[in-house]
Amino acid sequence: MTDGARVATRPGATSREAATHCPYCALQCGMTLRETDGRTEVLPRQFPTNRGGLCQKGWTAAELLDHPERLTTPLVRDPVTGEQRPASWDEALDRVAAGIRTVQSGHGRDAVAVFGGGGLTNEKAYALGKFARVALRTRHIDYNGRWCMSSAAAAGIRAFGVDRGLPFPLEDLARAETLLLVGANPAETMPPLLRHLTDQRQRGGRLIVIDPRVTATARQADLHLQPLPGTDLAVANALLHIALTEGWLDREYLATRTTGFDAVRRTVAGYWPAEVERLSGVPVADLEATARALATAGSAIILTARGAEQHAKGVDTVTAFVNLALALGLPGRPGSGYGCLTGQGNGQGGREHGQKADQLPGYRKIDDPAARAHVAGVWGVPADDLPGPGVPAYRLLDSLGTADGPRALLVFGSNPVVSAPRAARIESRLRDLDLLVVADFLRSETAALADVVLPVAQWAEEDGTMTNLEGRVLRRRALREPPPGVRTDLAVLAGLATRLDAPVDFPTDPRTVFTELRRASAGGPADYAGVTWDRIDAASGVFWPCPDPDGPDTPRLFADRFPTPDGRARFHPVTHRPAAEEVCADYPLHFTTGRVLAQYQSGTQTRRVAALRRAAPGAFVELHPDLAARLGVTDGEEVRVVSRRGELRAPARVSPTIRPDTVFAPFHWAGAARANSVTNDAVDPVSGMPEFKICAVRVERVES
Ligand SMILES: Nc1nc2c(c(=O)[nH]1)N[C@H]1C(S)=C(S)[C@@H](COP(=O)(O)OP(=O)(O)OC[C@H]3O[C@@H](n4cnc5c(=O)[nH]c(N)nc54)[C@H](O)[C@@H]3O)O[C@H]1N2
Ligand SMILES: Nc1nc2c(c(=O)[nH]1)N[C@H]1C(S)=C(S)[C@@H](COP(=O)(O)OP(=O)(O)OC[C@H]3O[C@@H](n4cnc5c(=O)[nH]c(N)nc54)[C@H](O)[C@@H]3O)O[C@H]1N2
Ligand code: SF4
Ligand SMILES: [Mo]
Repeated sequence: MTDGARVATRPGATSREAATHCPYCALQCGMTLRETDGRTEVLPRQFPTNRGGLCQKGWTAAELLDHPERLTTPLVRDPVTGEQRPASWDEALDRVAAGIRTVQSGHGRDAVAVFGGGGLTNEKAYALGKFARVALRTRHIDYNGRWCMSSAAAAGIRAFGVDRGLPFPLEDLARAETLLLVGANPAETMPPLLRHLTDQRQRGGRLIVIDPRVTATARQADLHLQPLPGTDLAVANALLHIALTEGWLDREYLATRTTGFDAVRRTVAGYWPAEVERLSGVPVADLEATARALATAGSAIILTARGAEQHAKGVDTVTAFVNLALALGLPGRPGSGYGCLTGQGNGQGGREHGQKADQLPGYRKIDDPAARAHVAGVWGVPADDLPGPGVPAYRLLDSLGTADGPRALLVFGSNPVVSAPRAARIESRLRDLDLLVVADFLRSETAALADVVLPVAQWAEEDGTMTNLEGRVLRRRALREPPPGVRTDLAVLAGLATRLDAPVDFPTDPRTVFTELRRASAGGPADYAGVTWDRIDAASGVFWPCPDPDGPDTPRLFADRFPTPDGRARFHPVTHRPAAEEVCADYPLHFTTGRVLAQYQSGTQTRRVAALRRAAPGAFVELHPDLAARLGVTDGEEVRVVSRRGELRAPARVSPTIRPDTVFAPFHWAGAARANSVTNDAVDPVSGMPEFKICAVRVERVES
């Protein structure tokens, strides 16, 4: 069943190898898994994104395969004791199906919701969307990609007509004379990507970083802009203001490849650099140097990541940088353009195949009659039976268990108890449900609340495809079978679909699912019709769109036209506004959150890996020495970060690398150190992205 080949290493030993990719982030570094006499090791593998490199998380990924805390039997909550206890698969799946029937017969189809994840393979994301629409017939499905790159996705669609995080291969970064990173810290979040940045600088390129902290990435930059969190939009408009004033715009490109610049010109005219300096703290000289470096370079790339995007104005902030890139004529030019650094392993593919509230496979809109007809045809159901759009992730989770919200939730590939904004509230919503079902291979904090936990296979035990941050579809290849007692996500969905008398088949073989996905995506914006597993195997992946099995794929978009009705990119004027919550006397500091190298996301996986736990044992609160002195806090002392929503407790990390008016904490930990106890649940009105990157807090000493 697996593609792992048996090879002999030393006499007497048999070993099995699989050429696959790391289970974690969107860089999808190439790795070879080798199992010798029952021991599995990770070897780095040359792939265009990682070029033979791996970070510490990748190196240690195999440790979870045989981890003592691995789930190998379903758990059901005992109605008498209230505790989770082991159960057979039949008992567990029967219980889920019965619970769904009860909830739906009492409260309607939409009373059951599904929450997916950007770590699921394309096949699983597709099957999950189909399961929600066809087996449950609920409109309520959304996923954690809403927390991730939804603001960049919305801005990309609005400007370019399509959302592919990077519209060019990663290797193009090295060709940019100027590279601007906005709210991205790849030195910690995608370390092997730095090989491309090193190349870029060795070729004489310049790196500019915008981040409120002097990160490991910022330290490598030729120029570091250190703005107040939440002011990137104003900074971008000021950069465009300067370029406009200096006459640096690409007139020819504006005239032939774009529409709508006049409104943007009028808007940015008001963004005087001196005023933006007062607002953001970025000196006028640095704004000017940045604008000059971008505008006068032969080639330039602007990349955003979560620092710019995870705001209640995330879509407009990304739009401001897209406007800048368009005005300079960058998108579609060699070694130039705008891109977003997608985060999760399948963050790109996960947003294309229908686990988004408003979406059908192929990045189609669920309210488009032609899209509904096409996909319903592939699924073999009447188009009228497909539900309409649901609501974005936060609204969905926040409505659970309330009078008009869903009463049952199925979670595949997310741990919202740790990762959702205002997490204490979401946790209590989850507790209010009639039925919570979690499929996971570890007992995450969310799984611990579940009525039924379904133990599923891990990445090394399954075949499938992932689409990395470049829009490159690649193959996940199984090394071995799942352990006894464990099923794949696809098998779980099939088992439930049968019990729910679903009108159509839910295949469990990922290759079969992919063939169906290709048909469902055919003709859509993210067209996979020409992508086959064999074709991926024969090359280093296949870039979408790829409509024809015998035609080319698309490593680079926008060379001649944009996929908009008139072929032109669209400007949108955007204006700065304050964060949803501003500082005040009671909460005088800005709080921002993010990541550290050795932990991944909600930490379910990486907190259980010994080497990673040693490298990053717990949360911390980063604060400037001046602020620490004012508060009387010493390095390592336990502090409390308090917002209107809750508090977190962790040791202080006193460091001059952060602005004195801002404190930072990573979000990987649960319990008292949970950063999301503090964060704000304000969301972007267009994308539904929560404001993870700024809220108002005070910091207090925790007297012993
Ligand atoms: N080690 C590790 N790597 C990961 C992950 C992980 O959990 N751990 N997760 C993966 C995923 S899903 C994602 S989405 C990516 C995220 O990758 P990144 O976006 O690189 O990571 P973050 O740490 O969330 O945010 C980046 C930076 O934004 C800065 N920032 C905060 N507020 C602002 C602001 O208002 N403006 C600007 N300009 N910057 C600001 C922070 O100081 C931080 O250094 O990482 C992926 N890789
Ligand atoms: N404060 C703050 N909060 C944030 C962020 C931030 O920057 N600041 N970043 C946000 C971002 S960008 C993201 S992406 C989210 C991520 O946060 P989450 O959505 O919680 O993502 P993970 O921690 O990766 O959770 C994945 C869970 O699914 C399990 N899992 C992994 N693979 C599979 C699979 O194939 N099948 C199944 N069934 N389960 C699987 C894992 O064991 C884990 O328990 O956090 C968001 N939350
Ligand atoms: S950079 Fe991302 S894909 Fe590469 S090894 Fe690290 S976590 Fe895995
Ligand atoms: Mo993410």
